[in-house]
Amino acid sequence: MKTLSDHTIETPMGFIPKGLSTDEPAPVPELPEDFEEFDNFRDMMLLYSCAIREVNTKLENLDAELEMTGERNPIQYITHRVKTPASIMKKMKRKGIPLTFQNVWENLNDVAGVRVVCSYLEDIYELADVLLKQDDIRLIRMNDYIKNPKPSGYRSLHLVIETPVFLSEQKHMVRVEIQIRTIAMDFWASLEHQLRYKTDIEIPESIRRDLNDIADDMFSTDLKMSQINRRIQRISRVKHEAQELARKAQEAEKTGG
Ligand code: 0O2
Repeated sequence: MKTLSDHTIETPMGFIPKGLSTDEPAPVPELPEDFEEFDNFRDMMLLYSCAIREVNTKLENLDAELEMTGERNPIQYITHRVKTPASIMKKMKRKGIPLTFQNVWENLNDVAGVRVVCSYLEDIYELADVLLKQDDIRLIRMNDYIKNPKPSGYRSLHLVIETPVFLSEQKHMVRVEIQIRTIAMDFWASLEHQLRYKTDIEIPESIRRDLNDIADDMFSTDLKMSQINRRIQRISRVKHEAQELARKAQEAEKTGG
């Protein structure tokens, strides 16, 4: 699996491309020290950061297994982030919920975020399926913005899950939002997000329509790439079956059978 650990460019939505490995925890964002609930918040952020590591390890293991059994890596790369305090405050304000650590814990699903970029459309569902079969993962919510794209054209499969985090004293069930998408979907979402956040103007309707059209084009490219992938897999299977038959025929000839 490729990672982006050598890159430090900041990506849209605050995701810092970083190859996740179990020895590289998600950074715990800094909080102002005069904040009343500083200790609670700091502990909570640690839990989110640990949860990201747990999810990442699961994904890396699945990718390795699927590579071995299916001779391919469904995952191109994984990025992650713990929402910054500023972004948490903004979202709580938008939702009209007072900013307490308890409220954040109960109301925000995406403080811990993992984004998985897959090669093909079918990889998205295969990966989600095998991940959700794990008995310590609890699915809280699934939004399929691939089958039902957002009005902007945004496509991704969103899973909000709970995963256990074991600390010295206690086990905590921690929520993580996992966004799974193809390279094409990620390309679109990253640039669209950048375009929206870079400017303080209201994006005109004509540009929205163009962006939407591009999202549709990207999706039809995804469909075509999937088709090509399936065709190649079929040809490869037929070739291997023919080779196997030829080998068996040769063996039978040698043994006179
Ligand atoms: P960021 O910076 O990614 O953290 P929720 O309150 O979270 O349960 P919400 O916010 O409606 O409900 O969740 P939704 O719509 O399922 O997922 C929101 C996230 O999806 C966004 O995060 C984006 O990462 C992504 N997203 C959704 N729509 C779009 C879109 O039109 N364009 C792009 N580029 N990304 C989108 P946040 O919270 O915006 O921020």
